[in-house]
Amino acid sequence: MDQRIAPNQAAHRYCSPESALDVRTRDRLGQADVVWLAGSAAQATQQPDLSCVIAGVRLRNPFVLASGILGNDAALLERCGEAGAGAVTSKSCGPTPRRGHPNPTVLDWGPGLLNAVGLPNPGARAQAEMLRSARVRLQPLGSVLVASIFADTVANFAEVAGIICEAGPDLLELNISCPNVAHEFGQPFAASATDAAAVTEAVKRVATCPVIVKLAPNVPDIGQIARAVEAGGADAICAVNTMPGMAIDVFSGRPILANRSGGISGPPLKAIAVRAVYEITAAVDLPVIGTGGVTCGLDAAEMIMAGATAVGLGTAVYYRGTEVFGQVEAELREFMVGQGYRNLAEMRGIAHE
Ligand code: RRO
Repeated sequence: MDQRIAPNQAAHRYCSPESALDVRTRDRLGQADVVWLAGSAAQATQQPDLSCVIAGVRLRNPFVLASGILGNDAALLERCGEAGAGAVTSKSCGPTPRRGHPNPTVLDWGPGLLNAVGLPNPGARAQAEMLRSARVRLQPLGSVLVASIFADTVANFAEVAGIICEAGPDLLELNISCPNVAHEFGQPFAASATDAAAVTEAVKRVATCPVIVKLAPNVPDIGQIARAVEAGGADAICAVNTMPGMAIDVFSGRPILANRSGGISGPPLKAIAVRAVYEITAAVDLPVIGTGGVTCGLDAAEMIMAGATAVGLGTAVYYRGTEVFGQVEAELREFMVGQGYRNLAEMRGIAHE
């Protein structure tokens, strides 16, 4: 069986377009209740408001292309805008050009993906050119541009931030959590509250747009890291990056990725990400872009109920194509109509109650 089928089937089961109610609600109710509830809720709430605000920047819908999907190209970012993305995030770029890791860099291991791409990027100056072009293409589409950056030191983070901000992105993402370069750069800044705060503070001194900090899932207390970046001046948090993992070919006895280990994404990451968003939003008041394993509208609702303000889509683009943006928006809208939610704020964080 094509391994990519399984998550798609799961997505369609839970997000059937003809259903005004999710299957779990249907299972709990009798058919007469379902018909009445679907009809009355749909009449009462025809058009829920899916817009949201991240650090003062309004998104037409909560769906954000996660960093590192689809390569690093203005036309590809534009395609996601055309497909309906509320915001798009560029691949993280550093101070100087990098080739990244040798192949194989990405593996579909069945339940999800494993990647160790190794931060390939053209360097900050060339990236700023690409971002200028992306900004011009995205503005008329109503899609927000998030520029993602990384660096090996606090000083270099601030230098890259200065160069990238000249391109005028709407938001700047600090990727302090790449799981695939520890042998070159040491442990990610996201593993230490002190380091995470130091990077945030340094970038905030030079940034000309709001700053999002992207956190790692594999820390003992993600709420503590969130509090540290909030104290450092972060305007928002993206949670989470991929989870370190490994796949071994049992016939050769060798790790499959050239980098040996990689980052797990897709459906296996969702419960980890939902819990991280829940912990972060219990700890700080910052808006959170909940990212990790969201494949359909109900996954997005779950992330928002955990406390997320917006929702990242990464591996979902691999499974469902760029059309996923319009599809998940329709699925979330349908769920909200069925359940009587008029806007995202009515759902946001209700799992904390
Ligand atoms: O390039 C990568 O290997 C990579 C990055 Br920068 C990241 O943040 N997360 C990830 O899973 N892969």
